[in-house]
Amino acid sequence: QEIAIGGENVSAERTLILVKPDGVARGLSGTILARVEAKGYSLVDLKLVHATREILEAHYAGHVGKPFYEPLVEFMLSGPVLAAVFEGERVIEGFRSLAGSTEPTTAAPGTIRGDLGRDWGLKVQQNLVHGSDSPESAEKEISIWFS
Ligand code: IDP
Repeated sequence: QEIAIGGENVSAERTLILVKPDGVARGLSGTILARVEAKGYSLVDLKLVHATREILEAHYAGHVGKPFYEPLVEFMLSGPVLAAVFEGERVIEGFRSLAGSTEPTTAAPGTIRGDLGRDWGLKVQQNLVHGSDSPESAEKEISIWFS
């Protein structure tokens, strides 16, 4: 097995991270990427995308029918999204811990959402970032955003 810098092998876990339109519009893309890199994860791929409804229907298929689904899709269509693939041992869990809980008002201080986000009185939580929640989701989401 090949050993890379940091001691990880080439099959280290990957995750799909999105800086959502609120994060891009607020000029927080660089700050957010820097925080993920500072935790020690490696950037593997990166692009600014104006998502299509097709991409979002695939990405959020698990949320169809929920009251926030349509506002969520509209929000994600409202501006460009920064899509990134990061790699590292337990990066899926590590990024979700760094991102903080879904609701930015109560996300723990020290997390991306807790430090940089808040409620805006809207139907959807504009919470700056998305991170895959399992290896299966990561594989699916990376193929959706980087096909
Ligand atoms: P996560 O992004 O913290 O994993 P999910 O439950 O996967 O949260 O929900 C996807 C996205 O949908 C959230 O990041 C948030 O933007 C939005 N969302 C989730 N639950 C609610 C809600 O109860 N009200 C409004 N928006 C929500």
